[in-house]
Amino acid sequence: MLHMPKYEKIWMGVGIGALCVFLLVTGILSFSMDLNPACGMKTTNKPENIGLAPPFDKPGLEQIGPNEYRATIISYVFGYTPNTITVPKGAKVHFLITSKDVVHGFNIPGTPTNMMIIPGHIAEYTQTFKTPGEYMYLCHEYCGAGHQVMYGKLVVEDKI
Ligand SMILES: [Cu+2]
Repeated sequence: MLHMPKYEKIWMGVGIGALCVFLLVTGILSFSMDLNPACGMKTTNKPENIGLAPPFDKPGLEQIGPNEYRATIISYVFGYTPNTITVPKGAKVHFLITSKDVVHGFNIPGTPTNMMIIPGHIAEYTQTFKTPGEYMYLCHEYCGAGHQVMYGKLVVEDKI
């Protein structure tokens, strides 16, 4: 049996006790105050059924105006559908993203596009891509063992 000095035992008890109090208070407050994601976020059906109903039954890119697109994206452990999107230079892209399992992220480094993807909710953001090139979109909310391989590619072509 490992010998542990008395004060070390006391401080371990204090640390574990503080952690329990913190989790208890956070949990009770979250449930009693019915805390939810940011208000105004649209909701979806059950996350596991999202592929069955519009708009997530047809994920992908859809042109909705002159050089204006809607990118409907489903995130899951560990990837995105679609995982490659190609648009012309100057395209205005409306992202519409949900998750079918756990909380994910959607971040395009070097741009303001940065969303938390919550199952049962739809994250929306609009971004205009003026500079041609290859952009990466990646998950920046830790979602499990394959989190580091969760990414896709957005190609902005140098043509209109
Ligand atoms: Cu993820």
